[in-house]
Amino acid sequence: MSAPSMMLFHSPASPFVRKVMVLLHETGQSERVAVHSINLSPVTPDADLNQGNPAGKIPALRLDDGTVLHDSRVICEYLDLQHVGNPLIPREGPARWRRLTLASLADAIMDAAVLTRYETFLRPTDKQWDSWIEAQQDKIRRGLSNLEQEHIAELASVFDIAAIGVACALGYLDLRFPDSGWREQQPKLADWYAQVSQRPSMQATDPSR
Ligand SMILES: N[C@@H](CCC(=O)N[C@@H](CS)C(=O)NCC(=O)O)C(=O)O
Repeated sequence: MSAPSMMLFHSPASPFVRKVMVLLHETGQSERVAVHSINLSPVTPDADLNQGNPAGKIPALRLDDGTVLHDSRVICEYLDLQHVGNPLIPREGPARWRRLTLASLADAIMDAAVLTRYETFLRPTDKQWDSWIEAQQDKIRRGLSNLEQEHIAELASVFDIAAIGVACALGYLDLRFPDSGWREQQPKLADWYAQVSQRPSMQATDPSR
């Protein structure tokens, strides 16, 4: 087995990082990437991470020639072009745009959840903005409701970039907002998630383990 040729800036709690890790597992590429764990928040940046990645967000993937790829969408696309199995991002046609749009919805749920976490966990209580938090929660509620009503069959059809994204978004809600009660409102999504959570890629990257 050759040494890893790439380095991933990583934190186990990040749902965006988890997307990349799940894709690596699903495509048999985990050994190609060395994981570099960092503690990061918007107010505690990491100087090494900022090199070649001015936004200073994770995930970022440093290639062996020093090139840095960011963000999770770009990294997933790059890695999906590097293996010989079935693509997890359709290469062309309507399926490509449909699955990427579904993946974008998953990213939007993650964004709203991560921003809510920052607002409620990092920001001093007396400076928190309740209407803004509520607006982020609305985005999550609308996203989950849309998945429940319109996308369960699509999600269940293949564990690709869209399904990975939704699974990582739900995993993050469970991690940071365990009392959100999303399962009661979205029982079909809950059943689907219970199944995909058993996949080795999801088990290996479960941040609560
Ligand atoms: N659109 C980005 C979002 C990445 C993101 O928000 N990552 C968070 C961690 S979950 C982060 O790096 N936060 C630090 C910051 O905002 O400075 C992606 O898909 O990679």
